[in-house]
Order: sequence, then C-alpha cells, then structure tokens
Amino acid sequence: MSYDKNNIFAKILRKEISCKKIFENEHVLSFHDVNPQKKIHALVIPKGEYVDLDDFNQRASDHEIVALSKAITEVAKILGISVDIGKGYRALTNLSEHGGQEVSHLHFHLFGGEKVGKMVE
Ligand code: DGP
Repeated sequence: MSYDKNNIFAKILRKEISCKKIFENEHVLSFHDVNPQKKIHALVIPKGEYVDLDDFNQRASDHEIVALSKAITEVAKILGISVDIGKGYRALTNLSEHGGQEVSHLHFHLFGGEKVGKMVE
C-alpha cells in the first residue's frame, strides 16, 4: 500500500489538526489517543511517511528505527507507566486489514494506568 498523505496522523504532523502532545524529537511524535481504550492510551509515531511496521522496517534508516523504539520507553517514563517507575504497560501496533489498522501511518499504542487485560479477543 502506498502512503496516503491525507491520513489523520499526517495532518497532525503538519499541525493541520491539533493533538495532546506528550513527547517530540527529530524523528518521533507522541500524543494521547483521541478515544482512549484504557486509563492511559498514548500513540507513538515516526515523523517519516511509513504506512505500517513492515513498511518502516523495510525503508526507514537505522537511526529512525532506534529513535522510535527508544521513544516508546521515553514516553512510558513520562507517563509513569514504565517498568522502572510504574507498573508496566502494553505496546502494540496493528498492521493492515487482519491487524485492524484504521490509520495508515505507523503508530504504536501504549496502554497502561490499569491492568490492560486479555491480549486478543
Ligand atoms: P488503529 O486502529 O491501530 O489504526 O488505531 C488508530 C487510533 O487512532 C485509534 O485508537 C483512534 C486514534 N485516532 C484517530 N483519529 C485521531 C485523531 O484525530 N487524534 C488522535 N489523537 N487520535 C486519533
């Protein structure tokens, strides 16, 4: 699938739509999910144009890949849910149709602040 520049997260990155920002650096933006599924529900996205994790791992630079991975832990620390200062969390990403992906810009969900529950329904 080719990247759709009009997806909602591309609009957030271009500041055409606002978000509740948690963290930002050269390669990554993190913000609260508009429709939280748990007490804490954050999203962590690369700034580059990648549809999903497979696309990212095939085309992103090592620097971008490391930055996204490290940002997940950084955001968890900011939110107080990381393993060292909190009680843990779930990080997941959905890919395409069977994964249930709705927004076609790679994003990791971070769920926490309470027991997250069953891994899949
Ligand atoms: P997924 O199904 O994995 O593609 O998750 C997409 C998530 O994006 C979903 O949890 C809701 C969230 N979302 C959709 N539109 C917006 C928006 O405009 N702002 C924010 N902050 N989150 C959004």
